[in-house]
Amino acid sequence: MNTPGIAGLAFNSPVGDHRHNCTIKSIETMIVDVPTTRRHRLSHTEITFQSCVIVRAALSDGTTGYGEGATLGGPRWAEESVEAIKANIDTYLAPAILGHNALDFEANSAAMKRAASRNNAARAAVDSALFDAAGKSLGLPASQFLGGAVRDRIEVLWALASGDADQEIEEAKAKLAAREHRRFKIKLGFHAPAEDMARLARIAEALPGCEIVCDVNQAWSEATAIRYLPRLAELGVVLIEQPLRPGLTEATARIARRSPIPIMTDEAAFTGSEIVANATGGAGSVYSLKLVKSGGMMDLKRAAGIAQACGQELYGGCLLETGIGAAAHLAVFASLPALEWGCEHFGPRIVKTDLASAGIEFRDFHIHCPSGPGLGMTVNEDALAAMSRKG
Ligand code: MUC
Ligand code: MG
Repeated sequence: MNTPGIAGLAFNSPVGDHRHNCTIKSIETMIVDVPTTRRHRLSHTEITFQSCVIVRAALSDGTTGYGEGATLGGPRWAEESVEAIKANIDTYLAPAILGHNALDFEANSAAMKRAASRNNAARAAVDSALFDAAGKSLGLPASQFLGGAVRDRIEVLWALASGDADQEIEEAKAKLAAREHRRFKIKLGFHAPAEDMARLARIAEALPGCEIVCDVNQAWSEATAIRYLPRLAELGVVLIEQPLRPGLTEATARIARRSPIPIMTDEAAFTGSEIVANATGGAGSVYSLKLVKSGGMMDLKRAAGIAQACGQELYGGCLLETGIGAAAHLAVFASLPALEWGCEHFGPRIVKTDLASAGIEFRDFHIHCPSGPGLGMTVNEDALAAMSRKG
């Protein structure tokens, strides 16, 4: 009997097909606005709440799974807005997979790629909801579908991004004292470079022995980067993230050649070919992994393999996801053979109320990888209902 697959991907069910079948019965989407505990600034935007799209996938055996489509400051960090994510899931992505087996991850991902090009956050939200539901259906952690976990916790960095050095120093010291974070990412680029350096110097001086990463979010020119590189090195910065705009591969490579500090690629490489071009162009030696760039769980793991094949070290990136999106990333990050730079999934702690009520744990400067079925977190349904946009 032919099992109806995707056009061209149909395959025969072998005699005694033992594949577990849990059909995708419904895909619901909710736009959610989650207030943050403070203003969070990047070079090109600032937020006081995180807007995301939460996907609820229901399967034929009664299980439901959740996924998160992240944005940062509207369609600013990437091109997708929550309004577009919801519309494209409802109109194009969900119809492409309804009625399919939730466990056919590659076929479902291929179907979604046929239905919508790019739309990475939207596809990742649906894909991670399917991993959550399928894992719950089988009683397996999602990492099991990705080769199995090789780590149960990951050192987790905290981002200082209010722009007020006094507040940032106080916040960092509190995170240190609570043994939650001892590595910090400082957001640069919203002040003039000289002002940024003064702020950075005060923070570095106040946090002796703490590793500091700087994320410029594309704000500098090559000339500015050349001028301020020596100061970043003096201040002991260990990693510089995305100093120039995407596409400036040669200019970034010139900076990398002069820099004693490794450059991390974030916005400049979403696709595998962009990872390869950026790495082989010498524009960076660390790659920041994110579902919003890779578009799905298997594709996120593939991106890690591609980056590694180009000699890149790996950093577990985020887009300030709540515990739902964090758990999806952690399912992949737990299964990676290497993750040299740890991760930055502080999102569940910068939102006033996390959308996951259990499963996400910060302890001893690490975030602990959920080990329960699916994504291993429990959704806070009351919070989800309360913060979902109505109508
Ligand atoms: C980015 O550019 O890294 C991740 C952490 C943060 O503060 O901003 C995001 C996006
Ligand atoms: Mg970044």
